[in-house]
Amino acid sequence: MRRDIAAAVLALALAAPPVLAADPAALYTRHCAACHGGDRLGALGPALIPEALGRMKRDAAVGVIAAGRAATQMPAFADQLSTEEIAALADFIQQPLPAVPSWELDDVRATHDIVNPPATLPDRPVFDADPMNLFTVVEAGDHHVTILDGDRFVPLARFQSRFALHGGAKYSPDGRFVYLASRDGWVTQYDMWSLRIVAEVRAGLNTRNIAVSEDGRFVMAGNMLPHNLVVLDARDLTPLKVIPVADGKGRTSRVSAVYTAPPRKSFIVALKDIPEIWEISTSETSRPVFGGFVHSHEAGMVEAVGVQQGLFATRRIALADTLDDFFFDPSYTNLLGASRDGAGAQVVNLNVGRPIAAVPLPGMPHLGSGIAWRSEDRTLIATPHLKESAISIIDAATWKTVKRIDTLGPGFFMRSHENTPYAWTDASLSPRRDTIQIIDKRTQEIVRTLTPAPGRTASHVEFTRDGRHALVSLWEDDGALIVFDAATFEEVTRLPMRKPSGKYNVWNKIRFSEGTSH
Ligand code: DHE
Repeated sequence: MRRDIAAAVLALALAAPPVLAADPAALYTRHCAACHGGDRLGALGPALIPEALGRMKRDAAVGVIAAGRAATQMPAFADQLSTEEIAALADFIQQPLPAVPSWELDDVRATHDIVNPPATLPDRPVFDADPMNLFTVVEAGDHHVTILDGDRFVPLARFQSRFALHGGAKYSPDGRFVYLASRDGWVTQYDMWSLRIVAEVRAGLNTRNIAVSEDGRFVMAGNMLPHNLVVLDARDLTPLKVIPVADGKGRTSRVSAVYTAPPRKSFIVALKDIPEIWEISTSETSRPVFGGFVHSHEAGMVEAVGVQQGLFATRRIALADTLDDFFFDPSYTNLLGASRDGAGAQVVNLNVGRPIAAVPLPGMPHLGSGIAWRSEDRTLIATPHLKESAISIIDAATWKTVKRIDTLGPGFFMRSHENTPYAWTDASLSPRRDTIQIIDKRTQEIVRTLTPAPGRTASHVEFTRDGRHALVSLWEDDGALIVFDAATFEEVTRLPMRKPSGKYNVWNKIRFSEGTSH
C-alpha cells in the first residue's frame, strides 16, 4: 500500500512540466507538494515550514532531500535534482509562510479519527507489568514510541508515531491513557492497558505542546499556527472548542506553552507575542480572583474583575515582557517565566495576578526543564541554562539565586525524584555532550560525571516510579536507553533505541513528582 503511494507520487512528479533550474516554488510544486501539501502544511508527509522543521538546519535539510529519510517514505532526490536545485529547495522550506493560515474547528473535526472506540477497550491491562511503572519512550530517530516495563526494562509495545513528536508525553490522571503531540499539530491518544491507539486529531498546523486538565476531562493544545488554543475531549479527542489567542485590539499571538495547574483547576498559558499569561478555568464553579482581567469566550465580553466564571473562562494577567518558557513553584501559586531577552526571569503570582519579582538569570534559563525540592525549611528551584555552563538554584521564598553550579556545558534537561538526594543534568548543547552530571541536592555540589558512551550525546533522564533507577538517553540514531542504579551510579542495562529523545514515567508524571517535568 505504502509502495503504491510512493509510486503514484513519483509518477505525478515525472508527469509534471519541467521547471527552470532553481525556481524553488516550482520545484516544490513538482517534487514535494504531493506528499507535503501544496500549502507546505503537510499531508502524507510532514509540514515543511520553519515552525515544523524546528532545529533542523539547512545542511540537514539538504541531506534529507538528497538522500531521503530511512524508515519513511521520503525518497532520495539526488538523481533527479542538481545540487543547486536541492539547495534552493532547502532554502525555500525555511521561509515563513506569507500569512497565518486558518485552521478552524471544522478543519480540526475533519481530521478526527477514532481508531479504537473507548467502549471497545479492555477493562484491565493486557500484560502483567505494573501499569504505574511504565515508561512512554519517544524515539525520534525513526518516529516510533516504545512502551517500556519500568521494573523489568523490557519493551511491551512499539508503534509508529506521527512525524516529529515534541514535548513531554501527558497522561490521564489515572495513568491509563497517554497523549502525544507532534510539531505538525497531531495529537495521538494511546491506551497504556490495551497497547493500542485510541484516537488521533490534527489540533493545529504547528503545535507547541499539550496539557491534560486536572480532572482528566480535557486536553488542551497550544498552537503556534494558527494562533489559538484547541480544547479536546480527553475520552476520544473529540474537538470541543477553539479559543483564539488575541488581545482584543487586533493583535494575535503564538502560544509559548500550556500547562495544567492541578490545585487551581486551570490551564496556564504563556504567549509568545503578547505580554500576558492566561489562566483558563477547567471547572464549572465560579471563583474569586484578585487581579487580572476576566474574559468570557462564551459571551465574548470582558467582565468585571473579581470573579472567574465557569468553564473555560479566561483570566488575563498583564506582564512587562512575553514569556518563552516557565515553571511553577510546588504550590502552583507562583510561576517563574523566562523572559525573551534570555537574561532573567519574572515571577508572577497567580493569586494576585501580577509579577512580584524579577530574578537575574543570565545565559537563557530553560525553566520548562526546572525541578524543585524541599531543603530544610525552604523550597529550592533549579534550572539549567541553554547558553551557559551552569545550573542556577533559586530560593522560592526570596526569589534570590542562592547558588550557581558550574557544569561542563549548557544542557537541556534536569531531573530528580523525591526518593533520591541527587539531581541529574546533561551538557548536550556543548562539546561535552557525552556527559551527564550528578548534583547532590543537599550540598548542591557535583558528585559524579558519567560518560555513558564517549563522543556520543547523552541526555534526558527520567526515574523509575520508586526512584531507584535513572534512565538516560543515548541521543543517537543508533542510540540506547541506559539504565543506571540511582544510588551507586552503576550501569544496570542498555536497550538499543533510535534516538530516544524523551521518556516519561506514568507514576512520576501523574503524581507530579517533584523531580519531573509538568
Ligand atoms: Fe523542546 C519539551 C520548547 C527544541 C526536546 N520543549 C519542551 C517544552 C517546550 C519546549 C515549551 C515543554 C512542552 C511540554 O512538555 O509540555 N524545544 C522548545 C523550544 O523552544 C526549542 C528550543 C526550539 C524548538 O524547536 O521549538 C525546543 N526540544 C527542542 C529540541 O531540539 C529537542 C532537543 C529535540 C526535539 O524533539 O525537537 C527538544 N523538548 C524536548 C523534549 C521535551 C521538550 C524531549 C520534553 C521534556 C520533558 O522531560 O518533559
